[in-house]
Amino acid sequence: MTTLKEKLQEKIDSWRPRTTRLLKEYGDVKISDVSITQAIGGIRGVKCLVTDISYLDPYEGIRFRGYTIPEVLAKLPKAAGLEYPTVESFFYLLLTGDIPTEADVNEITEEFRKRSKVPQYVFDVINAMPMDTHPMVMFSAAILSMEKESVFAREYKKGISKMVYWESTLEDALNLLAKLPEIGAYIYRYKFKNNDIIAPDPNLDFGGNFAHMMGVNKPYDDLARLYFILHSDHESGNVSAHTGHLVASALSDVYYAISAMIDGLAGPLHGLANEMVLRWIQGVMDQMGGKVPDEEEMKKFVWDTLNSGQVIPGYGHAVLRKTDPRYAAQREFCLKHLAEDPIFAYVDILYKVVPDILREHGKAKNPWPNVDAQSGVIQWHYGVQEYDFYTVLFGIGRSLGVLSNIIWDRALGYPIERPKSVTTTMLEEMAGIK
Ligand code: CMX
Repeated sequence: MTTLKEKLQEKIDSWRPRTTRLLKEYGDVKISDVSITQAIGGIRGVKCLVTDISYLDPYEGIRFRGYTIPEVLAKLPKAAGLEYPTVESFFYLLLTGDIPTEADVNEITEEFRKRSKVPQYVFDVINAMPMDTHPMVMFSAAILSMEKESVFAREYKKGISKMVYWESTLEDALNLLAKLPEIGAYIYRYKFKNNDIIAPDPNLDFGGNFAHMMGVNKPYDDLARLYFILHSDHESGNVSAHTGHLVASALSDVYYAISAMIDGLAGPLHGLANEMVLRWIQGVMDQMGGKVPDEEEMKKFVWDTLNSGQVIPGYGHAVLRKTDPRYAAQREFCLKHLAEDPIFAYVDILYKVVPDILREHGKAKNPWPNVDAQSGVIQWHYGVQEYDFYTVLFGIGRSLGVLSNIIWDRALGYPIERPKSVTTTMLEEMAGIK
């Protein structure tokens, strides 16, 4: 790992003085004010986190290390015959900010390969759970069970300097990431395919090996690469990224942090929305007897859901104010590979009717689809129809971004996170009510 580590050391050395200077000379510069609405309302819009891995503009959508999704997909190297870049090349970009050379990609690929063996006890932990356990619980527990492998925790006990925390964290991150495709695919095959497990193929890349272990044919490998890239990071304030950062800020190692990140992702307002979308569409399909509804019929289903006090899953966003470019990238994939699929027809009609309805409904600040509106539909098309599983895919992807963030948090010496609370009475006093 010499080259990657040296490269990171170089980047970290040049970044540290920037953070130090901002703190020492400009620490009092205000970047946000906090209103009562924001304090009660989930801290929306309060600028109080720093990350250089990705940035989310409300109208443009996500940029990874300064690159939009189409730029990432165009610029990163692809293996011969593949439509999408490898996860390995993308992880290099997230970590270093640079587009990797072929040698850089080979190095990460080799690192993952060396570290990919999943200990038997992880499978034993999964097998010990009742079969009706949610896949996200299995995934979170499997990750947490490996905590005893943490190099950072071991080194920390020895009493290492804060300046080198990032090095053992990088070791942990690579060790963990390398195992996630096999753990994810194992959960799928164990729970949904009669425990008919497919052994990994060490000659395949991250996405290719995942598709192979899932037992799904091409182009599912390219879809896996696209998925993991699209779901990797969405700056630091969303529940999963923030949870990972928060837990790691206590210097809990990445096994604790990523397991907690998975737990946050499992909420229906966050990553579980991809499962909820499919559940919702299936409900409509059942009522329609399998027929694709026309726009008027679909409008009725959408209104019925809203009038019963439920949200339309896959629509709305806390930051975005336009169609999520992660949705757009998946739509492009659909138009190329599954334009004729009846469930895609559902998604397409929803895209036509939901934004206007949400505007008329008048509550959601963003009536446009988010990343989850379409992701399950593509899985369904390729035979992965057990929608409980979909958020695990999100979790594998999200780990790429959160782990990159945690490595940099450690490198830049970010402290333990500790915002301040006030009481309702204090708010009333500040508002001049009392
Ligand atoms: N359907 C119906 N109502 C919606 C809505 C939707 N898709 N999106 C927002 N609203 C409602 C909210 O529930 C809220 O209602 P109340 O005032 O009664 O509480 C109101 O509109 C204002 O919400 P907002 O400020 O626009 O949105 P938030 O920042 O509070 O929440 C989100 C954002 C994503 C949780 C919300 O849009 C939602 O629940 N969407 C559906 C679930 C979903 O798709 N989640 C996945 C998001 C992407 C991800 O993280 O994976």
